Amino acid sequence: MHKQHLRRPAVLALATATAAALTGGLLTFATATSATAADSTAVPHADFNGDGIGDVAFSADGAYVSGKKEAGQLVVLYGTATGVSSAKRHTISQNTTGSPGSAEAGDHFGYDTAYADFNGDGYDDIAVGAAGEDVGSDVDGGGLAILWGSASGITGKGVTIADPAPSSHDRWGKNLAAGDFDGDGKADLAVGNSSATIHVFRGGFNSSGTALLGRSTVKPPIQGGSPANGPLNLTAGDVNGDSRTDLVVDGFETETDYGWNRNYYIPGTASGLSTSGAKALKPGVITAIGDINGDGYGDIVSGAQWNATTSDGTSIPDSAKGGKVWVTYGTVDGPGSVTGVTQDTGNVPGASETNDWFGYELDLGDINGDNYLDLAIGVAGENIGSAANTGAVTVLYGSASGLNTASGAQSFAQSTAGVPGNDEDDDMFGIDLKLDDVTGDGRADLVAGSAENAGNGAVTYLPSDGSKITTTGSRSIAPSTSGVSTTGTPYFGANFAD
Ligand SMILES: [Ca+2]
Ligand SMILES: [Ca+2]
Ligand SMILES: [Ca+2]
Ligand SMILES: [Ca+2]
Repeated sequence: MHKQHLRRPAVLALATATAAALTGGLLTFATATSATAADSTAVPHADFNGDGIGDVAFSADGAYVSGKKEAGQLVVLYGTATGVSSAKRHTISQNTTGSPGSAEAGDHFGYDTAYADFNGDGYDDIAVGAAGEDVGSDVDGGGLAILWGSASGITGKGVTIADPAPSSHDRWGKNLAAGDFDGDGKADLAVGNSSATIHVFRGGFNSSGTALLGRSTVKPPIQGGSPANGPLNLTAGDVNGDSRTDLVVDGFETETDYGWNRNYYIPGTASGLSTSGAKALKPGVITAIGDINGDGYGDIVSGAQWNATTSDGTSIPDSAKGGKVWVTYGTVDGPGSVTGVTQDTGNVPGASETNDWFGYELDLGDINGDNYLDLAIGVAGENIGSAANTGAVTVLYGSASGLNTASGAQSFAQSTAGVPGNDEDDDMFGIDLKLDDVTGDGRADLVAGSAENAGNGAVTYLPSDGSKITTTGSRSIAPSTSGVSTTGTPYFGANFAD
């Protein structure tokens, strides 16, 4: 999933222009076959090369390719017993052999990404949006491709998924979420664009890019204002435990600075996503879904990273100074009880301060193997010492009673002993996060993106030691060692595939 965020303070205008869409949700299809705690252990992760070890894909959608500004690239890091590094990877652009399209300025290939096994061959594939792609005379019409997994991983070979309604919208492919929305065991793909209508391809794709079981649309009740820019983010997960993936749509009612954010839950049904069961949720522009309390129902976590009041003093509902994370626990009927977490809750590290952006990014995974999913929270605007917006990552652990804010929490910054790098202005450490097992030991490891060095970006790997995230074995992965140019602002690691 790709995340788009509220408009940022001027100092981060660059970072926000494109770093936009990061994603949060975990796919839970193929997991919750029944409402038992055991199912929560099977949180899927991407495995593009089918070796049984989780892989991580992310974009550098602002990267120069062959001199073309912001053409964009996709980076795939393959998991090994010692985690991920730039040594075992593919870096793909539209100029890569076999990849549909060609790299052009402003394409933003990798603007959003989502993975699933779309052709059922056992290798995860990845859907890649190029929201700025011009299609004929249609400026920013948007492009979408599926790149196929294989025993060699993601090599670039893929197919275009044509926009079925190019005259109805622009920015085709700007939001992506994969899941099994009708519960037939086959991967479906939800695709956003500049309108409020989401297109859902069913049953995966053939080698010609045709959806095997057709396509339908769903229109959540968002975008009351003007201009409409489509959803902010789409996140897939099974909230009501019926083995059909549900969708959470993060969107704006009005597209203004601090426009009121509205989120909606749209349940999967035997006939796919259905707005007849849609429910409004607490706000947040980044969402992750997974089972925190081990009851078999996916829980919805959304980051409302903005402050409690606007710059002119207007109070923003359901917000807190420095940001707030809303946790909505799943039930058989969908979204249930709700709790809010800030840096002032329990023993959560840090303290709520203006523009901390607590909840800028989120991901769920089982770090300690207790079958309760744990939550990593990006605090991308955290100031540390004299470093403004240098960023930090908070880790909170799941339990039978939900997200535990009283004990066990961890916090990491680049100044934390053992973490590579240093705290610098605007690093925005935690600009995107993944909690996936990339070592094959059954424990989720932390992979954190930053906007390091004025938007070049970097990815920091911090493994699980079996019971917690540790700095032992950590490493930093740079664009310069990963085939990504540091000309301009590539935003390497600002948007992970979910
Ligand atoms: Ca793998
Ligand atoms: Ca496949
Ligand atoms: Ca469901
Ligand atoms: Ca749950």
